[in-house]
Amino acid sequence: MTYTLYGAPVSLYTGKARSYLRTQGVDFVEMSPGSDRYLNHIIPTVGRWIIPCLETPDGAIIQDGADIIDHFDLGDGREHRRFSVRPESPTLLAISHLFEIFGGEGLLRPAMHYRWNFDDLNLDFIMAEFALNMPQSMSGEQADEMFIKSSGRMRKAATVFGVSPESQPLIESAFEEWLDLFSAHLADHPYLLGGRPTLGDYGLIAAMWAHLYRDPAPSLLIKRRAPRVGRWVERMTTGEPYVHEYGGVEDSTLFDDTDLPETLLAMMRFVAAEYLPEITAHVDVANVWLGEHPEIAAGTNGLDDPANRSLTGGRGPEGSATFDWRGIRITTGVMPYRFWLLQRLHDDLAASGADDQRRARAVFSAGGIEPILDLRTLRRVERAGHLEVWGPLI
Ligand SMILES: N[C@@H](CCC(=O)N[C@@H](CS)C(=O)NCC(=O)O)C(=O)O
Repeated sequence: MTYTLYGAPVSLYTGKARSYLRTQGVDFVEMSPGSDRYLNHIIPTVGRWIIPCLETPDGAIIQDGADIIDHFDLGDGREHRRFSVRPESPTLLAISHLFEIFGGEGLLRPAMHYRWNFDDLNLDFIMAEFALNMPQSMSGEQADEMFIKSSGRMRKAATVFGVSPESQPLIESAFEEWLDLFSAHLADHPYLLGGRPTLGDYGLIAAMWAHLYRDPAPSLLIKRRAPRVGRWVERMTTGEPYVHEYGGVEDSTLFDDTDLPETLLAMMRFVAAEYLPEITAHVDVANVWLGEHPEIAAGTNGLDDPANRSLTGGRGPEGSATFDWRGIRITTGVMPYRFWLLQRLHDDLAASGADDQRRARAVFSAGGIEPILDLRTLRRVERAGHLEVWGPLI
């Protein structure tokens, strides 16, 4: 028996899980969310349509990219993976978590923009790709109709991430800056933290794979402007060594945390400019909302539809945060999942010794992103029954 990954080539978060499984040499097959097994077994078990889901050889179902990685990195799946993706150095681990959050959550603006605002180049491709997700019983025509309906919803969802006519030129210039910084880093290092992928690379591949490398419009941009980034994407999707430009020899050593390359610090400063105002505003909004809703029982998210992943179930202005971003004001939806990822950074760092914590702080300070170490929601986010729920009142 092997693992089964329920996901889609076109899906952002499936890309994270698939990249992990491939680079770690895990034996798995991928199945469509249109398959009978997904529709009749996975959805009823998980309680909603969501990908990726991983079914283990003994029939357990794991929903969520980070949990899928943890199953192999820390849990029962350990014997099936090649190496841990958690650096031993607490400073590197904290940086790795930072990029895991940024890649999956902070790059959603360019991901949504480059997918949904370039119909001339993208639309035929995306439509064909989405057909792969539809129930197998559907005809081609029905699949196209379904695409038109669901793509309307997804285009609208792009605005929840701050994509608007005003922000679009800035999204493009910021993404080009990101490509230049990442490309400069990759000139000497095959991965974010040196010679092997860590959590941060798997976070980054989420946005960088399906939306930003596979869709035609941004693919062209990456290939023209930052081919090295394209090769990192390809490296992240194979279990084979793919390091021609580094002498063809694999050296899996990670950086010395007392001597980090300036190119990495420059990428951290980019994360600070791009994402720190947003996550700070989200924590502030969540804390106001939590303060106003002490009645929410621990172990629930307090929503009429518990499957909804936004703070307030997508209703009312109190579910969004407005903040300054690159000289304009933008508004984005608040999602507790991000706080859960952030807690993982905080928890791992808090478990290290005082000297390590000081070193990590100094590095985050040099990267302009130290304040992220102190952002806390009034209640912790926990995961239960495949959902994000609030922990007890503290
Ligand atoms: N944090 C989750 C996010 C999963 C997620 O948002 N998946 C998208 C596809 S890439 C989805 O299933 N969306 C369905 C929906 O929101 O209705 C994970 O990593 O599993």
